[in-house]
Amino acid sequence: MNLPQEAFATCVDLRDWLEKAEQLGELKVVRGATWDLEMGGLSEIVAREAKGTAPALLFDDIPGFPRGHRALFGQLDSVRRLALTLGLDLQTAEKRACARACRDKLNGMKLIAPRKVERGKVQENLAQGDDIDLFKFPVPRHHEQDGGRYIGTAHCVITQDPDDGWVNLGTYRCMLMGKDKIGLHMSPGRHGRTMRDKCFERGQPLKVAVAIGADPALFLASTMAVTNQVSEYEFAGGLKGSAIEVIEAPYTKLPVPAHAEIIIEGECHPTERQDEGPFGEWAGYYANNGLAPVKEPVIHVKSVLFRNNPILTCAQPARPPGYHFAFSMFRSAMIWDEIEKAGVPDVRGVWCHEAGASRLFNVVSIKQRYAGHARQAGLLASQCSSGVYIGRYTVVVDDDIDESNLGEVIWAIATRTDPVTSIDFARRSRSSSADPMVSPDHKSTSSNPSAVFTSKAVIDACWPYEWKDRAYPVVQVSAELRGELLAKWAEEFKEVL
Ligand SMILES: Cc1cc2nc3c(=O)[nH]c(=O)nc-3n(C[C@H](O)[C@H](O)[C@H](O)COP(=O)(O)O)c2cc1C
Ligand SMILES: [Mn+2]
Repeated sequence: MNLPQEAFATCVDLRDWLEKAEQLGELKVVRGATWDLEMGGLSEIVAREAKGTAPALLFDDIPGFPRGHRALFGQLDSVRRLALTLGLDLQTAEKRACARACRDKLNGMKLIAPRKVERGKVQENLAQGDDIDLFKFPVPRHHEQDGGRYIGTAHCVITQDPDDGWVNLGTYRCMLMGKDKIGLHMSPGRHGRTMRDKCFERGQPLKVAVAIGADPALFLASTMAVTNQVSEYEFAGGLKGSAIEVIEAPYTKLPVPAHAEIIIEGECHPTERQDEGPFGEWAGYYANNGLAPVKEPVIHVKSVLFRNNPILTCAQPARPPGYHFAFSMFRSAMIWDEIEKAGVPDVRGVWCHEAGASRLFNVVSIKQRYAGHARQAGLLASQCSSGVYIGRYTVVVDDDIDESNLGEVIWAIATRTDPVTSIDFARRSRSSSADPMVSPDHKSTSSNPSAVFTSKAVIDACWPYEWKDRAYPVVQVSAELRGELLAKWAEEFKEVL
């Protein structure tokens, strides 16, 4: 990577990051695509079908909008773009090495509190009252069956706990409902949702700010299961090794990222609900309520701050593997860190597979040290903070299996398990409104649609501990012979290998 290490952690804002991403050849500017289906559709096609690594796409000259009012898709979806965001020197595309580097970072990380500053770049423009018009931004409609345009998909929703005042940032989708109205979808158990429920139970409005185009490290933190009571500001500061700068938002007084592209703030009223969705979700389905909308709270926007030539950051969920890479890698590192901290030794790697939408099919590789080690690793990975959200299948494999290679994982399951004894189940575990295995009847007619559960399986695909030392030998050319053969026959096979 042709940048000095110091360059990474010092990305001061999204524009600085974009400049470096461009130098790395990780950014493509696209001119003339429309907000309605074109930007989203092209992003999905490029993510799925690019030869080699798909670049991030920066859309400009969007019809109906001034030149310079841009939209960015696929921001974090490559090893190098993630390395740039986290200040990691990831020279390899090998998934285990990347996840390990992220886990090392988490393991040694100190939280850094945000720093309040007087002025931020986002204050270049301020709209309040009748001047507010969210249609001035090129808000995309992503998919043909989506019920609206989504202004918040790669953003941070900032709320504060009414009891003890801690500030949370979470990525919860925001649908445009009018020139100064936004629908907000937060699943039960999300930190922002608990803050919302506490306010609404007391009959109070929820004050909320939405930051779009914030520091990419802050966006990443806001998508991950950072522990309760730990602000994602501190976590992102820790990731970067420097404090995130914040200003006080004019109406809500919430701390908001000083150098974001756009800040929208306002409040949701306790009893108001409007139709939200349908929206094509991360698991690859319209699973919230099929193609019918769901009633959600509405943010009444009181002020909008934005930079000159604002950049709208966007994430477009679709059928996996699609946009899942960054989330797979960082969630793998989070689970790895959590199970090690819970006492699981000799973890060789963790990978949350993209094909499982980075949440539904997760694999842990261990060097078995004692009887029960594999179950310990699997059960903890399946229920820890970062793995609990659906987390339907957790597979534990021996250390000769590359957990990120689906072919190897399937081979281990197929050859090293006895289904009746190798698979454990947990019933009535955490699910999601986006779970495609919760029936449509429940979602559309239940008196409590948020009472959703899934069962989970832990598949112990390690050789049985009691005879692992007599496990059948693997049929494979040894590393030594491989080296010799390749050296001797290089010329003959140069077109084949
Ligand atoms: C692109 C993207 C969109 C997401 N949209 C939502 C959403 O609409 N609602 C939701 O509850 N979680 C959503 N999530 C998941 C949350 O952002 C994630 O669980 C995060 O940990 C929430 O923050 P919290 O732990 O502080 O609640 C989304 C994640 C990503 C990556
Ligand atoms: Mn949180």
